Amino acid sequence: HLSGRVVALTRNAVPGVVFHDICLLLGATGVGKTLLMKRLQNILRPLSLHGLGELGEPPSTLPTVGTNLTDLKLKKKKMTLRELGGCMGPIWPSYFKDCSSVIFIVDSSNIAQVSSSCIQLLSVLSAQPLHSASVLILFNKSDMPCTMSLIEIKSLFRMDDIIASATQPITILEVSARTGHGLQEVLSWLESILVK
Ligand SMILES: Nc1nc2c(ncn2[C@@H]2O[C@H](COP(=O)(O)OP(=O)(O)OP(=O)(O)O)[C@@H](O)[C@H]2O)c(=O)[nH]1
Ligand SMILES: [Mg+2]
Repeated sequence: HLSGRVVALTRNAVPGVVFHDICLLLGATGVGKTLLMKRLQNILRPLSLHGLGELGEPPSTLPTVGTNLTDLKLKKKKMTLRELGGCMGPIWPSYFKDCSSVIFIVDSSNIAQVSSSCIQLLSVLSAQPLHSASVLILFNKSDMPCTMSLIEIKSLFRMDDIIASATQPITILEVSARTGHGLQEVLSWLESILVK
């Protein structure tokens, strides 16, 4: 939290300098936020030997207690991803005012978590500071054998109703932070919101 304040203060202290955007990474615990951040950073690393098809074994992650910041360089601009740990759900709203976009992640292999994720998503979308944020919803873990299809999970979420009543532009992607499936589209989405 302190580092967020420092960024905010520094931002105001240097007139004429364009600072980067902050994208919040939200979702229940264990959905794959930290792994996604590590994967995106890896793909963008200069001189990376990893093609998108061969990311290698996923690096290990621990549950995030607090927040986790990662800078991505996209089209020569900087975008900061700020993961808020799933266990911090009750205080997510205190971070809403400093960001321009949100990535909300769902674990589509975890049927027991669907209803609570849906309620969390609705409260994120109805939060006043986020009313015009760009929103990307990721259905993650598409590699798992027990994963629900996009059609199934969208209907469980009643996604058509959510999109129709939301004030934000919403994009939906099916991804796997483990295999890298769909991650190029995530980067394209991040680039598309930068140029706005
Ligand atoms: N099979 C599979 N496993 C995944 C995928 N994404 C993440 N995982 C695994 O899920 C577990 C939790 O991932 P994390 O990235 O730590 O989850 P998180 O959302 O950051 O969780 P919190 O920090 O507790 O909020 C790890 O063991 C990951 O390797 C995926 O796409 N497929
Ligand atoms: Mg985490």
